[in-house]
Amino acid sequence: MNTSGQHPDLMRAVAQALRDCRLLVVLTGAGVSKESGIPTFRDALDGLWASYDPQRLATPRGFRRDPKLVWDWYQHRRALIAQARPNAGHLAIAALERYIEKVVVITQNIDGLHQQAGSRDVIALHGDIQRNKCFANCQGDPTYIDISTLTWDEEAGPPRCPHCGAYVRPAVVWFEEMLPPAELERAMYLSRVADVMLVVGTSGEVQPAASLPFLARESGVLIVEVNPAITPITRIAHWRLAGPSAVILPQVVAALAGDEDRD
Ligand code: BV8
Repeated sequence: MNTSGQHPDLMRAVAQALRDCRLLVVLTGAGVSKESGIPTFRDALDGLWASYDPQRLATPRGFRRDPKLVWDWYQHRRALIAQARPNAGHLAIAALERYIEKVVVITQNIDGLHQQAGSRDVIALHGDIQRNKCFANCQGDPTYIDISTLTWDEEAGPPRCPHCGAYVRPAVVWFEEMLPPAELERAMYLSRVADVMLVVGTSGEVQPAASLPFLARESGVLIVEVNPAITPITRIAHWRLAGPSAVILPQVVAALAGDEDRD
């Protein structure tokens, strides 16, 4: 057993499957950013936020109910994310592009760490926490707003849209909101036509992202899950690499590189 507890034959089989692969899709969730110091949703959120339910804060109703609370929660998370750097797992996913013809990352995360790590094709299903938009999308959906050009009383809560006066909100997809159609459609298409899908650091709880591995499995795609825990996706995964992605994924790349060196 190697350090991650993976049987070497399993790691070699995964590496061989990746070497034979032309299109790899990597579906990621909050777990891949854990080693960058960003709490996942299923961890108890730290400090003040431990007593709030993200599914109540990350909704249009939650924002309407208390715009300042929700805005401050995102400002708190933006400050955390501003300190975060891509970890070895993000970097390994980007490194896979050296060995595989086409790699597309489909992420549920809003932290931008895959892009910072160098992944060149990232579908951000749930948006980008660093961007903001008009709550009324008054100039069309989305009406992005650059808050660096605005001044407002931060004690009072979110800034106002300079076009229509509605509140400004984070440009992320909240619960009960539709995902961006073009991104979702491309993610569903790629999940069907990929040779391999790596599913990394997601509890598989949130729809429609959680349905992508099932779509892939139905289409004959090889599913490899990387997660320290069992999830609803485990039962449809062909292989499961149990452990933290920042440990497992560099080992996958090393096995790929090792194959490369032997050729
Ligand atoms: C939609 C952005 C149509 C915001 C997020 C009732 C009413 C309304 C809707 C619903 C409903 N019932 C169901 C729904 C649909 C709902 C849903 O799925 N709810 C769930 C909770 C049941 N989905 C939606 O609402 C979606 N829209 O359906 O539109 C519609 C329209 C109107 C009405 C109905 C339907 C929108 C969903 C997007 C929400 N936005 N994020 C923000 O971040 O603030 S979701 C957010 O939570 C994340 O983006 C992510 O998707 C999810 C958290 O999941 P994970 O990423 O998997 O993270 P989690 O913490 O759960 O798990 C971490 C995993 O990592 C674990 O497995 C752990 O073992 C592992 N791990 C830990 N350490 C490591 C590790 N792995 C690797 N390495 C490690 N070191």
